[in-house]
Amino acid sequence: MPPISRGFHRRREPEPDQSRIPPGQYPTWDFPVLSAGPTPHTPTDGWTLRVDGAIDEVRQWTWDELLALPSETFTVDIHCVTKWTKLDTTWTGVSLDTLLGDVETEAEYVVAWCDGDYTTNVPLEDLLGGRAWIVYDYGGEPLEPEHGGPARLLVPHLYFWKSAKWVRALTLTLDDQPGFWESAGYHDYGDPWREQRYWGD
Ligand SMILES: Nc1nc2c(c(=O)[nH]1)N[C@H]1C(S)=C(S)[C@@H](COP(=O)(O)O)O[C@H]1N2
Ligand SMILES: [Mo]
Repeated sequence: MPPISRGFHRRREPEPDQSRIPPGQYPTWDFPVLSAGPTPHTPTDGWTLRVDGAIDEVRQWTWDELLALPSETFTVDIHCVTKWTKLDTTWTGVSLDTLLGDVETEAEYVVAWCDGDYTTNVPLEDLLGGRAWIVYDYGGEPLEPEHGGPARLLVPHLYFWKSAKWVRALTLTLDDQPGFWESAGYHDYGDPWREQRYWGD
């Protein structure tokens, strides 16, 4: 008789709080990488973040200037349109309230531009009020290139495609200009709680 196998015990994953999972989403504990093209590896030397468009004066920060701004470390849930939701992700970065605080503008929309030419559009209002950040640190470590390092936009209350990786510029616009996925049939706004995945949702 062979000895009784103890078998393998699967590491138990925490029970998700269902009230935090938007409709049609499922929880995941790993961190999938979703990129429309190759991962750029942009050195922070010479890196800048620019705010331009319909504003009084262009703003620009070098990497060191960005790091010198008041930062926040916060924990949020993220929701990808491909249906995974990741609860309790912890990031460090600078809020858009800090970056756009003294900007005077008539603009109502923003287009985020990235290394690799990805774009996404967000109403300006959605970047304010403590709801959006330029993040450079994930889980206490520098943000990995695959996840948007050196820095990405993070707008966790909208589907994750709005959180532009490798962000380099925010252009303020008077009218709404659909970005990469928004021009390809994805919803212009992308509220996961209203399940706004595609045009017409
Ligand atoms: N620059 C850029 N940002 C991007 C993307 C991209 O392809 N390029 N993909 C978007 C999509 S569809 C998602 S779901 C998330 C994925 O981020 P992750 O790879 O860190 O999970 O990044 C978003 N931001
Ligand atoms: Mo996505």
